[in-house]
Amino acid sequence: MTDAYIALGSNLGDPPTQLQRAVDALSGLPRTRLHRLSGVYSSTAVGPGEQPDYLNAVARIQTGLAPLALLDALQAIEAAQGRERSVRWGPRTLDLDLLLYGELILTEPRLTVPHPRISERAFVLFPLADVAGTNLLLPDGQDLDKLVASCEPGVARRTPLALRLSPGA
Ligand code: ROI
Repeated sequence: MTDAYIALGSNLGDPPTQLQRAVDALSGLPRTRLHRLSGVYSSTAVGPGEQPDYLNAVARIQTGLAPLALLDALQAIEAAQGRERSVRWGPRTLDLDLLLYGELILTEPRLTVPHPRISERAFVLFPLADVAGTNLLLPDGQDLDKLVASCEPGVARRTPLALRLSPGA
């Protein structure tokens, strides 16, 4: 089993519901145990154009799925929740990104791990720090706590929302 971190994001179609449905779907993946969930953070959309604010969270799982099988499963969950891939960086009901998969470093046409933009995105760093525990070194050697500390205050705001681990997870 490998420890992996999944980023969840939504800014359409009732984001709190989208995130909870995604958590429930992650809990149901084969050979996978969802064992920690971050807080839920609100942030202004990063990217071109005007779009609603996002809610973001990170789930920490242990999985026996291979990286590409896990990616297929994440894309199937996005599709089931109505994700359309027409606009790059456009608004979305659900975005699931594989951030880290154990110590793996992988560059393939469909999948780059670690996710190449972790260190520049406060909306990923804050929830990742919630579930990673202390002293997580990103595979490129950057220190997560230092990256979080260097974020502009208020860019990712913790909300009172809480995602629920499904019973039996
Ligand atoms: N911006 C925020 N704040 N949160 C996201 O999850 C997010 N996801 C994206 C883009 C469009 C880059 N911007 C985002 O894919």
